[in-house]
This record gives sequence, structure tokens and C-alpha cells, in this order.
Amino acid sequence: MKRHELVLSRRKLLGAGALGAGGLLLSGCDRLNSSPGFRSLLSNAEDMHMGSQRLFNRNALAREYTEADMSPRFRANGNRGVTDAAYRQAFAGDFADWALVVDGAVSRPLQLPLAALQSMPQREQITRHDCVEGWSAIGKWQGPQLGRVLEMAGLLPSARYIVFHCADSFGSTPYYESIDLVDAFHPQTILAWRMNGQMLPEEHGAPVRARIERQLGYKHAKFVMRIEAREGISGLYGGKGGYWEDASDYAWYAGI
Ligand SMILES: Nc1nc2c(c(=O)[nH]1)N[C@H]1C(S)=C(S)[C@@H](COP(=O)(O)O)O[C@H]1N2
Ligand SMILES: [Mo]
Repeated sequence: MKRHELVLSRRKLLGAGALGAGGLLLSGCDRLNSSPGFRSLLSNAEDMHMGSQRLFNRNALAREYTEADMSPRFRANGNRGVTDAAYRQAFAGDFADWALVVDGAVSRPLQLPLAALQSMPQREQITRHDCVEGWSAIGKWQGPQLGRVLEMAGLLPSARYIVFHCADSFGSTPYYESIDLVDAFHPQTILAWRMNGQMLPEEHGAPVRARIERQLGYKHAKFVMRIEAREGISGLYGGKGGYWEDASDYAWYAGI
């Protein structure tokens, strides 16, 4: 069993008899199979949605577009800039002395300068960004795959979530987001430092922002300063795995 499947299989453990119409039975999970009499039932809408995407579309790619499809204007949303002093100093120096921290449940914590991210194998993709507020835009993104960065850091077996810690905040509450390892190692999940053929502008998350192409806009953390591998997200900030998840009723799994 791949370790990220544990996240799913532990969510709901109910007797098999409780499986109703539309109930989704997880199979092929060693941990689950070794718990006789139990089956994992994904009962609420978010779990159902995530469960079906995980079971049937695990590696499905988000649609990619052509240059002709690119939006003439790509709206910037949420925080369009950062006031934090350390960020402003790094920004003033074109992020030459800045480094992305990769730590937590890893065997080799990293500090990756922007140049290191730029010299890794790159992925470029033209995708549609869907904001929960009801707008979409098609843009071109480039950067290394998050999976390659995590391989360099060496995830420990306990790691199940990847958290993006951002430089901006709403009031005194920092923006952050988290994803599971399926999305972290998805080929289209990249740390974008380039947008529409130019250096990522501040309003879109300079120096680097996450692209999580199969999920809604609020998952795509901008101004990423630190990537932390964690066993759980319940002990972090409000416990729901992201700024909007904590502050509002936004779902942690925001699959499109
Ligand atoms: N750090 C940070 N990341 C963020 C936000 C934010 O306010 N701060 N807003 C989110 C939301 S709701 C959306 S729709 C997108 C907007 O990305 P854009 O500004 O590039 O359009 O960023 C997401 N990531
Ligand atoms: Mo959004």
C-alpha cells in the first residue's frame, strides 16, 4: 500500500453493513484488509468526491490548453502583495539571497535558492485556474515538479501531507495550504516561478507559487516560503489544512 492511501482509508471506518447506495468501498488496502469486519466508507460529499477522484482518476491530468487559449488578462486575487519585512528585502534583491525551505518529515532538509529551482528539470503547462468566487483564467506556468523537490528532500514514511507556508497574511493570520501526497506527486503539481513567459509577478505570488491543477484556486498557494512535510494537519493553525478552510467553510479537498 502506498502511504498516502492511509489518509483515505482512515477517514471513515464503518461496518460493511452501513454501505448504502452510492457508498464507495475502498479495496486493495493492506491496513484496511488487516482490520477484519471493517470497510472504509466515504459518506459525505467531500469524501465521496475525493474518494472517486483518488480511485478512478489518480493520475488523470487536468486539461491543458494552447497559447491561443490564454486569457488576455489574468486576474490577481486574494493578497496581491506582501508587507512582511523579510519578504520586502528579498524582493528588493530580486530574490537572489532568498531560499525556499523544505523541512518537516524529511531526511534531508533543504534550502533551495531560486536559481536551484530554475535549474531543475522544468514543466510548462497552460491550464485554467478556477476561483471559487466564480471567475476563471487560462495561463501558462513553468517550474520544477513538486515531486522532484520532495524526492531531493527524502520524505520520511510518516509524511502524509505537504504544507505550503506563505509570506502573506490576512490580519495576523498567515496564509497556508496543504495537499496530500497524491497531489504532491501529480505530474502537473509544480512550483511555478514563471507565468505567461515572464518572471512571476508579485501579485501572482513571487518568487514561487504552487500550481495544483486539479483543485480550485485557493489551493494554489502564492508567495511560498517554506514547504513542510507533515504526518497530520490537525495540529496546525485552525486544524483544517488551509487558511480558507480554517476561516470559512471551504473544503480541504477542492477537486474540480
Ligand atoms: N499566499 C496566498 N496564496 C493564495 C491566495 C492568497 O491570498 N495568498 N489566494 C488564493 C486564491 S482564492 C486564488 S483564486 C488564487 C489567485 O491567484 P492569482 O492571484 O494568481 O490569480 O491564489 C490563491 N493563493
Ligand atoms: Mo480564489
